[in-house]
Amino acid sequence: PRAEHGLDLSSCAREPIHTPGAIQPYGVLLVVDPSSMRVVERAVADDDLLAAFGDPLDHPLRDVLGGVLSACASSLQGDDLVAPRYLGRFEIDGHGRFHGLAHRSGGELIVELEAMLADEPATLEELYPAIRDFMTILEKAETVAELCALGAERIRELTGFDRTLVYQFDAEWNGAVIAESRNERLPSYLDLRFPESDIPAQARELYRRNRVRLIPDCDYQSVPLLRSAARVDAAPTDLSLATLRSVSPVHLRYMRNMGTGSSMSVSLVHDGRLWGLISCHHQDPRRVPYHVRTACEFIGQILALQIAQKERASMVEERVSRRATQMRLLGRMSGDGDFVEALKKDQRHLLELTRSTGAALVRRDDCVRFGECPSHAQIAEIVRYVSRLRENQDLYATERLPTEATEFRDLSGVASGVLAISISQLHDSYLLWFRPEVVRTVRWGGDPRKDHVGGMLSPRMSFEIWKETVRHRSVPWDAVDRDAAMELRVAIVDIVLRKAEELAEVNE
Ligand code: BLA
Repeated sequence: PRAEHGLDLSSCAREPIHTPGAIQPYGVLLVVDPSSMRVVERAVADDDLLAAFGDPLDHPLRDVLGGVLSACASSLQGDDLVAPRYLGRFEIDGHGRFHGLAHRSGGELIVELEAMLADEPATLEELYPAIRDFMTILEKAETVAELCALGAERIRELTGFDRTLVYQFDAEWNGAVIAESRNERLPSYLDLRFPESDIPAQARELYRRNRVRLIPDCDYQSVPLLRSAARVDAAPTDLSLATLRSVSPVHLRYMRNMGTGSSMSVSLVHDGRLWGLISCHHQDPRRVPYHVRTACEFIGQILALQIAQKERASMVEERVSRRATQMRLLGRMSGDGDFVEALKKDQRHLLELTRSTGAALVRRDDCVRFGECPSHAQIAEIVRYVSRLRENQDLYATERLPTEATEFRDLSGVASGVLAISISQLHDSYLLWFRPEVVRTVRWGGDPRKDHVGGMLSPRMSFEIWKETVRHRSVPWDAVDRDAAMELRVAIVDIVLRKAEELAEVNE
């Protein structure tokens, strides 16, 4: 239903957020040509800095801003700097202290000076105990949800945000809030869902590469990048890995609509995939110091690793349990002369194998049913449907048969979900499993169908809970279900059917 509100949300994904041509105002960004080591682009928020030291544009990096970077300028020249490197702390006379960062972007070098806060931790070592403890604490968590709750809590302790939450993507890149830590200043989003377009594809790709972003004030005045005359026609500079990158105006509006003055998010990446985000909000502007962000990045990495491990462990456990079911079933089938008789005697394991409530074995005109099933005629219809759709695939699965094809509208109660495996190359012979409808209430963080103003490219205005009742769907078939079905198929096709066909030949 989310996709049916008539807006072209796919255009969200076309905004080039990595080349905004501007920065957020909490520092200085210099683009340096590595061959001449001269500044070819700059964004300086503080006019006093420009007044005091002159415009850095076209000057050698070592000379600009009172020569603050002179000591490290030469060391940056030959370096590949694919990942941003921390250069240390720098003091500009009368203008405060800064963290220095440098990385390569295309052919250029990007040097950033981030203004330090008065009371920020001097070193990352100061934060080490919080990171170390976190590893110990995590050992007690038994589930992914518990891990995430501990992660949200620790990030809130470190940063002082009003609300920190763990946001998990699903297969369609919608997301759900699965853990939260907060005070009373911002509402709870726990258990709410948000559509794919809230964090569009290019943003997700960027967040996979650049693991932390900070928006200290959603009402900030962006500072444009100015470039030297020789570069006016060059492609816009890629700020993907820049800390100060100015963010999408659509997202800034989203934050205002949400009632959050500042945000930070930390990517949870495993196996190269963006699994989720730790998303943090404050009602007012709030700037998290550099070292604290680095600590949060570590926490995010530790959390992602632990999540991956838990997910793998429960997958292995589930596979082992299915394997045991399968062994029982195969034992019966090979012991019994007729495998159909064997399946009849062992219905329970046949259904358990794919966590189903019904199954049917269809060979040409013969149909044997197990458990809760559609009628013979309905099964025949499903077989025709599956044969048409499966396109030579041995397995076909759907969790929403009644909405996929209207002729199956009335089957929700027994066969919202169908998993079918073809067991003959020659005939329409199938083993099918069925799952009933499971009616779910999904709580979305706002109803986008009526909230987008005038079809414009804009975030929704309200985040009031909007309930959607999802019908005609079963629990989806996962990889373990599919693999279990395919393994049984191998057994039936390779062992039992061959034997049966041999027997048939002898009898003819
Ligand atoms: C970015 N959207 C984001 C980010 C988050 C969300 C976390 C990362 C930036 C940040 O840390 O603030 C969304 N935040 C959420 C969600 C929750 C949350 C879902 O806390 C749930 C609890 N957004 C829209 C629409 C568009 C859009 C309609 O709603 C597109 C037209 C775009 N969101 C959008 C863009 C970015 C973004 C472009 C990238 C911002 C950037 O990094 O420049």
